Parts: sequence; structure tokens; C-alpha cells
Amino acid sequence: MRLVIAVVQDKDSYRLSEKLVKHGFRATKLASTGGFLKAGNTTFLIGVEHDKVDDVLALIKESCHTREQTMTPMQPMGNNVDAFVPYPVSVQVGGATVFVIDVEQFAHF
Ligand code: 2BA
Repeated sequence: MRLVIAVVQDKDSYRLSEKLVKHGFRATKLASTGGFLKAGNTTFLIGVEHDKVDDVLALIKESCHTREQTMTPMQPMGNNVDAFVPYPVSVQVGGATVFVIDVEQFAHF
């Protein structure tokens, strides 16, 4: 068995959930936060047999889109940690960041 961990944008998570259910894949959704943008995203944990990994990756690929996102994180100004200035950042996010991990043991009681 493999564990597919997919970090997707919140906007794509409903579409991906629907497709996974429709194709009979089991998944857990976790609310997560990106370390860079500090914006909410969704992390899917999908346990799947080896020969089905490519099917899951295809569903993720067709569900998740690349978007340009502008964020204004607050940066400390000089040595004074109380003074902050807005610093706009434009980055391309997604479609999805995916890790595929070997599962040593799986139990479902
Ligand atoms: P964030 O960490 O909020 O990153 C959002 C987007 O900001 C990234 O999109 C990337 O385009 C950009 N970015 C991230 N770190 C950067 C940096 N140090 N300098 C410049 N730009 C940077 P994605 O690559 O599509 O990543 C989307 C989300 O996937 C990330 O949100 C994070 O939650 C997750 N992620 C990406 N790579 C990861 C990794 N190696 N390990 C764990 N989570 C990861």
C-alpha cells in the first residue's frame, strides 16, 4: 500500500473530494496552512494500493489548477519587531504538491 499526501488549494478541494469518492478512493482531508504564504490549504491523505497510485495522481492533476496569488505578509522593519510594513508578494500556487510514501503496515479495526 502507498500513502498519497497531496497539498491542494482550498478552491480545488471540493472538486477533488467529489472525484475521489466517485472513483471509490478513501481519503482524509486535513485543514492545513502553507509555511510561505501562511494561507489556508487542504492536505489529503489517500491510502491506496500500489497499482492505483497513477489513477489517484491523474484525478489530482485534473482537479487542481495553478493560480497566481498575491499576498501581503507582514515583515519586521529594522530591529524594531513591533514595527511592520506590508510587503506584497505574487507567487504561482499549485495545482498540487504531492508526496507518495510506502506504507509499512496498514490496519483498519
Ligand atoms: P506555501 O508554503 O504557502 O507556498 C505557496 C507558494 O509560494 C508555493 O506554491 C510556491 O510557489 C511559493 N513559495 C513557497 N516557498 C517559497 C520560497 N521560499 N520562496 C519563494 N516562493 C515560495 P506551491 O509550490 O504550489 O506550494 C503550495 C503549498 O504546498 C505550500 O504553501 C505548502 O503548503 C505545500 N508545500 C509545497 N512544497 C512543500 C514541501 N516541500 N513540503 C511540504 N509542503 C509543501
